Amino acid sequence: MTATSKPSLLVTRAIFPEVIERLSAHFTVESNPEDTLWDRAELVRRLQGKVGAFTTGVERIDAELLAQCPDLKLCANMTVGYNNFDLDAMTAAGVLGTNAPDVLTETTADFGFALLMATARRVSESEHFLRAGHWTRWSYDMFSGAEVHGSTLGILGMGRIGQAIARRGAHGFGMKVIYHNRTPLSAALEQDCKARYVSKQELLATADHLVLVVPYSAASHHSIGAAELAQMKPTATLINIARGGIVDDAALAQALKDRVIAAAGLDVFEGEPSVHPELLQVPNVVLTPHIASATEGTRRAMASLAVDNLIGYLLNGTAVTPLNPAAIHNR
Ligand code: 8YV
Repeated sequence: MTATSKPSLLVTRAIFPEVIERLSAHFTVESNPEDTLWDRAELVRRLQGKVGAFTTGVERIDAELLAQCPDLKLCANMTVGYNNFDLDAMTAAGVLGTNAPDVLTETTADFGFALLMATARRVSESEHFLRAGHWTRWSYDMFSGAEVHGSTLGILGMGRIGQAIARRGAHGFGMKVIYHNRTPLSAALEQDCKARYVSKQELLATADHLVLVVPYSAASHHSIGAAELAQMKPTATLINIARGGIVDDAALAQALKDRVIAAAGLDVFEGEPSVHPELLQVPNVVLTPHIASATEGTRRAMASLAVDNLIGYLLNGTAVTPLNPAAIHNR
């Protein structure tokens, strides 16, 4: 970089024009308006000479990549999840990671509830039936579903999104809310969410609707598999808006086929955008393509927070939502 030239950034995917405009005021920006999916070698090639990257939560940033990108100082995810970052490797390399929390909490909780309602009340299944021309008469038990109001809502992972779902359930639908988390909430938060802390075992056995909102990690990988599904009520529904890989999708497809549980609603999948072929065959599952945060306002807010992080850190040394502040001392 010469004394007058701007530092260079990479924006890995197509994004709102205002993102490029705001960044271009301060940086030389290489963007991807065609939204080409770059493989890893291409990503590494394009990161050469870049001090920052605007990332979308799927670009794997690990030691092998970092060793090849010595100029990189910051990767700013526009997502709250950051399982694409190997934070230890980033800290060791002096590369800061940032995410985009808070701005998507309520929108994502809305979608969690939408998926819960669609799953419990068999919205997709009955629409397919109608579209296929099978609706010829009313019958007393046609698409009879599970009650939502007054039922027991279970939440695995009680962070910001889990709490927002709990509030909807407790205050809007008169649900009894139980949750399991690494650490229980404060008494004040429990009261606000009208939620009661239980063991994972009690959560599985008691919930009528179980919503997964835990971050993905080695510890949460396949934390819902055949054994856990077998502990749930045969009338229960399972909702995953967290990350693919938390549920063992093969085991879930089998459990849905065998009616071990009644139904599932899934926004995230192991190895997405591929979906386990058996899940595509079973009728009692609602499938959506990872859209829980997808409203225009929220996606703009998520992108804007990533821009704030890039500008804040690379120009002024202060990120808004740093994940590994220790990285700063390793440069
Ligand atoms: C993203 C999400 O849209 O923020 C997250 O962690 O899961 C979603 O809001 C998704 O990660 C895109 O890759």
